[in-house]
Amino acid sequence: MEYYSLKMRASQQVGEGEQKHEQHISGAERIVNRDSVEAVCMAMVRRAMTHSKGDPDFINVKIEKVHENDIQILKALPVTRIDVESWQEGLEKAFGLINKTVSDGLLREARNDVIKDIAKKMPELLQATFPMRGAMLYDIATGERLEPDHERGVRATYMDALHSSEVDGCKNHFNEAIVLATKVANAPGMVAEFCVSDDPNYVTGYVASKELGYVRIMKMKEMGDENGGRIFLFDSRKAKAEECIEYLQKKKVLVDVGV
Ligand code: WAQ
Ligand code: MG
Repeated sequence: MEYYSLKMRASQQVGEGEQKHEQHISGAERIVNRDSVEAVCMAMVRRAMTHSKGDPDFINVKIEKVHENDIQILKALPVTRIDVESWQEGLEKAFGLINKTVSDGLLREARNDVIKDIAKKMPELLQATFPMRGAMLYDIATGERLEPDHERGVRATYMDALHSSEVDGCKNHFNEAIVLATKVANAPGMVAEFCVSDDPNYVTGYVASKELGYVRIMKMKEMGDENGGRIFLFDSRKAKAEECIEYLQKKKVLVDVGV
């Protein structure tokens, strides 16, 4: 089988004079077989041209051949869900799960020398992710941030669902998130991921890890709130940060979501 990676990003010029800059409107990426390249490309352009954030001034579509031998196939994380009454309760549950995953991991390895109460730290970390386009890479061993560029963050890329021939022009939050979360959970040294969408109308978020699986938490922020972010919790004693970042940004992954 011949595969191609397709990536789209669209932006709009905003501001006047000195303030003039490109604002991100929409982005998408796929790994598909040769036969789907044209249709998926069209769907991406449609997605960019009809985005609610505005009309693009610039659309970049990149198409690259991917060798089958370079692709890793992963089984999707198992999915569970937690219903909550309020977003406050949702966040609390999410932080609790993160705490449990981190401390269970440390117990398994008979380590108790590091940050035990990560949950206390999470609100501050989450806040710091709001302006970022990528994720924060946080080292639970040292309490340091490991993104080469703190403003941008680290972006997981080159991933898609296996056998997905879908050429949908609009975003399915869950389908995209399960693919991303599965790739992230398999990165060297990764302990857990925490995610809240930055889409003001999408209040469901998740926490994920190999042990937890993908846990959807149905409310994690107030409707209308455009703040969201991702935190990748990493342990620098398990792997090198460069290895982890290399995997997130370069490794081609197809996720078997069982459809
Ligand atoms: N790599 C790293 N970080 C990313 C990436 C990426 N490829 N894409 C987005 N982010 C960061 C970025 O800072 C965004 O602000 C933040 O994550 C949220 O991204 O089961 O839609 O694309 O229904 O808004 C969860 C689905 C949807 C829950 C999450 O995230 C469910 C979502 P968004
Ligand atoms: Mg978004």
